[in-house]
Amino acid sequence: MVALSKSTIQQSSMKTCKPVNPSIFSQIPLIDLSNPDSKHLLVKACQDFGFFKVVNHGIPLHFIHELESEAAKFFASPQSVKEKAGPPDPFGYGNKNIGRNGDVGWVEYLLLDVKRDSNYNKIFSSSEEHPENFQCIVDDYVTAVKNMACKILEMMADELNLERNVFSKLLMDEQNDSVFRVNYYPPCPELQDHENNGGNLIGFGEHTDPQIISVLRSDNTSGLEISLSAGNWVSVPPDSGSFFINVGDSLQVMTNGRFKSIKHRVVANSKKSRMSMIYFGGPPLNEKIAPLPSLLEREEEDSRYNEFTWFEYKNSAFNSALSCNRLGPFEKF
Ligand code: GA4
Repeated sequence: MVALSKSTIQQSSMKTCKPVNPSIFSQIPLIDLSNPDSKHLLVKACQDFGFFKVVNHGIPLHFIHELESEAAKFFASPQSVKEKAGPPDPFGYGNKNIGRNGDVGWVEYLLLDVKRDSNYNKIFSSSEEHPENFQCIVDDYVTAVKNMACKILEMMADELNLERNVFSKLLMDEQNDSVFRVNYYPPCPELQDHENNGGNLIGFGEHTDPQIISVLRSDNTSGLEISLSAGNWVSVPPDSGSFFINVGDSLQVMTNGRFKSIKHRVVANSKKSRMSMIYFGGPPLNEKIAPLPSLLEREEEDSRYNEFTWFEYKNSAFNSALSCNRLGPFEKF
């Protein structure tokens, strides 16, 4: 990304946010995946926040580091090289523009389709990089993270006394519609003056994730914030050795609102870059998403959402602005 003149922040319609120093979220639920007793804490975390941190995850560190270093090489390459892998439609390299509805952020990214048999040769067709190698590295990482996501979903189902694979089968389905993104937030030196003037620059604006579950791993730069209640943003201390999980809108619906799909955002940093990689576990396009009948019957609850297919929801999500309340139109009361 090219160095900014002082006025660039204002000129490029980047959004800012307050407060400058949000409080640190020190009580992030911590789930030890090697401990089977953590099922209870896991469900509690999904109900209280829809967000938690996972340790003892068993993902080989070399998968993480290889991907991180390949991605760092890509983002460090000349702008002209990166742009050959974009613009995203919806997959590929993106710079500042997020989605198709005018959202902008201080971020560069690679958005990749990680369905079975997908390949990135098209995205990288005009670049000198070796897509096959990058493809293998992404595949290894995504496979490992997806297995972990399924293990987590099975622990949740178990604790809720549901069929063990009721959630995980959606990610394991050959037709699953999962995506993977690497976000690179360049440092923004001009921000220092701006911060002093009462605001932080938005790297990735507030939103909820539409899918079932998201698995995030970032380097040790801070920036991720979650919203505990309307307007109450807290900063999540980074931890490159752990994963952060958040419940997506579709899982909120399947659990009839028990689990929360939390709003989150990323603020830019004036001195340090930040890189994160996120796996979004999505169901097959034709999958019907609705509160699980077994849960409703057992608890004698009314369904809080109208049923939709993932195709319908995804379509409406991708045609909405980032901060939009996407579940609103599907809520019954
Ligand atoms: C948020 C979660 C994922 O990053 C994503 C995003 C997608 C995109 O970047 O194209 C969206 C956003 C995300 C939700 C609303 C729409 C679509 C940008 C946007 C404005 C890949 C996804 O699945 O939904």
